[in-house]
Amino acid sequence: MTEPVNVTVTGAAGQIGYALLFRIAAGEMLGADTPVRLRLLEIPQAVAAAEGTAMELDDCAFPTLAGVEIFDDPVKAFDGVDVALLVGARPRGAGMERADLLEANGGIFGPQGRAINEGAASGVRVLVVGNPANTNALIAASNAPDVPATRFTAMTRLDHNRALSQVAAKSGTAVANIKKLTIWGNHSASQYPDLFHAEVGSRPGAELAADRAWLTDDFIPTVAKRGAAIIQARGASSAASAANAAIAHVRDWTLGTPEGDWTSAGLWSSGEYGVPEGLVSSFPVTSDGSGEWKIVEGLEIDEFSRGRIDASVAELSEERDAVRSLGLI
Ligand code: NAX
Repeated sequence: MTEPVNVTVTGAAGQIGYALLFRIAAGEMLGADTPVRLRLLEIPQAVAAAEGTAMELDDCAFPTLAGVEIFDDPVKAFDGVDVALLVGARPRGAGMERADLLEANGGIFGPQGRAINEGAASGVRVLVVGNPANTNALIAASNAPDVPATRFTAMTRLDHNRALSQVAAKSGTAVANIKKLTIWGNHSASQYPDLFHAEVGSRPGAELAADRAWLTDDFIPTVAKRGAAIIQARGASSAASAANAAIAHVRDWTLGTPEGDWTSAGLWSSGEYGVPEGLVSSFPVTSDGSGEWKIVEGLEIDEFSRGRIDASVAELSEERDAVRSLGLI
């Protein structure tokens, strides 16, 4: 039997954790033939709730689940980790300034980055879901100097999926026949969902994008503000769709993206598409199943897209400057 893969999930007692863990345990993330050992990291106050979730995981009797352990210490939780899903984060509280938010998250993602640096398996892959996801990934990567920075990624797959579903609704094309959409920049309201290189059934995405009123007043803001719309409707933020996106991100990263398509992920920039080196920004990406993301290169970026990408990347630069001045990176 294959040796189990160690998967650490932080924020395991939260709502995304609850939607995520059962699917990982069922083999949906790494494949039905790959056993997983789940390691749940929570803050001490939420350990009891995580224990309840662990009891339910046991009660599912998943053949692919090789064990569940619960921790409140990141050093122990990340010891030997192969796949780390960093979901737990500090939400913005009432009256909290942006600098306070970044500082509070630095207090989480700095130590977690150091624990990954110290104890993770050499092939570790990290997905940051907790917001602000891109900058939290930057903080974690910067605190893990011995792990290649490209192993730290931020989740924009939910934005990508939201864009797919909006295009499907607008065009009457099945989601399965829409390819090569891209989310650029930050996982925030400044993100840019790019249709210009997409294939919508047999039509080029640029044809849909030619309807500039729909593009700028409907499509882009609907995708970018979908999270807020869900909070308003549901009274709670996206959880099942976020968990689904996290699973898809790790699955594609490890097992490969489909031929003739790409997806979106927040990756450490080496300067591609004019994104300053060392920012974690969303790009069009593929994976060939060898466990490395590759940024799709050579796409032509017109003036409209350039302006949108630059605006989102400027926000990422500001966040980086803020965490730098706080001494977090
Ligand atoms: P919840 O508040 O339900 O759960 C968060 C959990 O994290 C709590 O159980 C808390 O105890 C735990 N936690 C806090 N600090 C921790 C630490 N230092 N170590 C371990 N655990 C810790 O939030 P949930 O709805 O699950 O969302 C989690 C995060 O995902 C939030 O930051 C949220 O903003 C972010 N999201 C990111 C998305 C993305 O696309 N990148 C979309 C969905 C979601 O909004």
